[in-house]
Amino acid sequence: MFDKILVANRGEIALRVIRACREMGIRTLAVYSEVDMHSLHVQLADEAMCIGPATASESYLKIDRIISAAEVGDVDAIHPGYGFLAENAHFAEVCESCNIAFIGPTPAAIRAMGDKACARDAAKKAGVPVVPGSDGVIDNEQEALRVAKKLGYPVMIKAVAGGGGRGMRIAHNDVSLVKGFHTARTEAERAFSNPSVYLEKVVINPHHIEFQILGDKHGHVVHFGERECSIQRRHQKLIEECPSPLLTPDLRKRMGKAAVRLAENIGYGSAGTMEFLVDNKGNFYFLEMNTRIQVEHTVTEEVYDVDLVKLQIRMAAGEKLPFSQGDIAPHGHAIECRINAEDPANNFRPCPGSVELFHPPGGHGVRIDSHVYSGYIIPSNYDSMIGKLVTYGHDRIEALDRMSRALDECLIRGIKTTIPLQKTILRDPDFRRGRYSLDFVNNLLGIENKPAE
Ligand code: MV4
Repeated sequence: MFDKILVANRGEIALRVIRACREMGIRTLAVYSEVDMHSLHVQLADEAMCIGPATASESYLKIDRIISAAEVGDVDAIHPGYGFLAENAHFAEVCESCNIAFIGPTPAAIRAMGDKACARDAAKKAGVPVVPGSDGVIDNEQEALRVAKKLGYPVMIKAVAGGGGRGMRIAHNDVSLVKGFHTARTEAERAFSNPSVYLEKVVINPHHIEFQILGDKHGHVVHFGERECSIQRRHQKLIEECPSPLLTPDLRKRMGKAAVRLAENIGYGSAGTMEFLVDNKGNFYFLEMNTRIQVEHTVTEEVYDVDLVKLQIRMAAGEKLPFSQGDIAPHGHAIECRINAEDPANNFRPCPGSVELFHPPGGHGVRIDSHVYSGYIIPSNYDSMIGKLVTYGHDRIEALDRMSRALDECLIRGIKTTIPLQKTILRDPDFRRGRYSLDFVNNLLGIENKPAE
């Protein structure tokens, strides 16, 4: 096992990794930007090194500075968390060439799944259903028109280097397709230095459901069921739950098998997530794969009673999976609210600044993963998530009631947060019945739903 790990991240996920390491007897080295000097991850790690100014491109994204810190601190491994360098294949390669273990998949796996057309192709080869669409990338407008005619409108134009909703466009007819094809390519070139796009038929009013998988470096893969992630606004998730109210045990089994087959096919040896669209007839389609630990891994941990970060570290150290699929079963229900420093009444405007009071809820079945404390100043340089509130219950209703109670108990003064909106969602009768899809939040806010924005 590793003796010392550098945590190449900040905020709650840095704490999450430091906590796992501490319990495993692994020493930790935190890195931080100048504005994060007083952060909890700096205080709770065994050691800390400043790696540059607040701007992420000058600190948390600066590969040479992170590698220098790793060399000076003499660590065996780097945990990238999520965001920043977590899905940067070049960074994983640099770690390898410096003899530092990257706690994640191989550079080849990151690269293959980072190309969304390539991921789609891998899914097809593994016999995993994908949304009807183009075979690989579309090179010119004639080809786009031909494929769209075959699929039928509306179609989605997606950047191969996109993902998470970035670089997507919808077309309802030949005219908007030709226009969208060119603007999507121009935008993708600017955003990702890669203009390639592919086409998919639009799935109407789907659920976004993702499967947690875990592979070792010896060819074994298991899954830990799904997370329902349909409560989102502009691709920012607000609430996630495990299990999904939509899935039957049979559908869970079939989707889980598909996710595992795809991971095995690409030789995946770490924690990862397979994203699917699911319609209410029970059809499911692979969308893309995330080759990192995700924000919402916590709900899976509660329901499957596992520590995914510890397991991810053990897999990176070369251990074999300590269980097989038959040993893994869900128990109860978990919900997560992402608490963001944003004003939901003001178009979700970020609200950085001083947190005058932070009193997190507690009690049975309540988990808080947060780096905030009373007196903490939220910098404006990073994302606005200030914590995750997770509740567990024997069933969905208990988890929901516990979440409402915990949100009421949560006192945050000095900044606006998403909590009022989350309280409203929890009171919604359709949400309580578990009847909701990707359109839910827009409908609640009275925003018109374009088939896929
Ligand atoms: C889609 C879709 C409908 N049909 N593809 C958005 C994020 C990216 N992962 C893919 N996304 C979508 N792809 C087809 N063919 C609807 C979405 C989508 C969505 C997906 C996941 C989570 C939130 C979403 C919000 C709007 C649209």
